[in-house]
Amino acid sequence: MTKILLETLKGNPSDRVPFWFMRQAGRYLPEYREIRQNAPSFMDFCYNPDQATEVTLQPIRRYGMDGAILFADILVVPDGLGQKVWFEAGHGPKLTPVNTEETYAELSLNGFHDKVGNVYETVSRLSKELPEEVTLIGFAGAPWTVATYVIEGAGSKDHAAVRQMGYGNPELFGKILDLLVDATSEYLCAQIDAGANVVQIFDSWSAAIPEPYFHKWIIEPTREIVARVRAKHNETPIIGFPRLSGAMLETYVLETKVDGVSLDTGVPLDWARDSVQRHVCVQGNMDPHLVVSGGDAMVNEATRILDTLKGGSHIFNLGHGFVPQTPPENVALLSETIKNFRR
Ligand code: 1CP
Repeated sequence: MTKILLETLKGNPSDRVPFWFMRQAGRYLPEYREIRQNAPSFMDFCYNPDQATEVTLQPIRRYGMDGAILFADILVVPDGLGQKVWFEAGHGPKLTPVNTEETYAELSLNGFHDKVGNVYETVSRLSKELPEEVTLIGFAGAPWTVATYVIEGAGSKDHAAVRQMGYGNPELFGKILDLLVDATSEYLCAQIDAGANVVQIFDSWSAAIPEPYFHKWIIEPTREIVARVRAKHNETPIIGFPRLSGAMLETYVLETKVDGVSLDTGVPLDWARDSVQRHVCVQGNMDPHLVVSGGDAMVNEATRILDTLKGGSHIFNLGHGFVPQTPPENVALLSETIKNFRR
């Protein structure tokens, strides 16, 4: 049986458009909440191959997506480097901030693979347990987005601390990015060795960066990761997701040399079709809040997205992740709409 998502990324699109959804494993599913409840902490959950495998498979059983994304988090990488990472209920991630030479010196690649090894075990189990036609997607955060958490010690609205370090202390900031490039390249290669068919690099916070710095902080680290992963795994497609990067999107695609790009909800599709889709496979880009509303508005928008992008390689997805209040029956209707569409 053919993995149509993988083939689409390799430039061989099929009549039916493949699909998966960001945060397809998550709190909108009662069976996810059930398992999540039994995990001592969110990081333990990510490092538990039984639980992580099970929640990755849950949405596939319900909806038959063409892609299954490994259940883990982008903060596994700083955790593997020795930074303390934890999740507080209602507050999101917390880390001991790395914002001085002294705190930077405490991070190290030594022991990284041992610390995160259970994630590779989850990938390996998934590659055996998933139906043959489902593409297994590994992932990591991009260095810039992970650095926002590493340096701030939490999520933040404007990423003030990380920007100010990038401008004011480029030497320390550069060292942090370089270490994240090293760790992320190895982490993605190990996921591919364990059985991932595709990897995605999430740059969720790449909005509103001045152009010269977009090159330094977003494009260069990503290009380096792509080059290193490709040197070892030439056959494995890489999807980039520079979320909210606006008019920098096409430059990102051309310069990082990703095989596919995820489009956020605001990317105009006629423009995407005429620019980025000429170069690579595009993925996206339904507003996750439309899946909360459901009904005709959701179905019509899905059809518009499918129609606009049907002339080239396209993977249907959201423009960002499902929100917890998404009704599971709307996901079923959306999945059927996509499965019934023909290019
Ligand atoms: O309690 C819970 O269940 C927590 C919710 C949750 C989930 C389901 C978190 C905490 N992480 C995850 C899993 C996850 N995270 C996946 C795999 C599952 C899937 O997509 O089906 C992936 C790919 C991620 C990646 C991730 N984590 C990103 C990049 C994608 C994005 O959403 O922009 C980011 C920014 C994170 C950080 C993070 N992890 C969790 C939260 C609440 C956050 C965001 C915090 C913030 O707003 O800064």
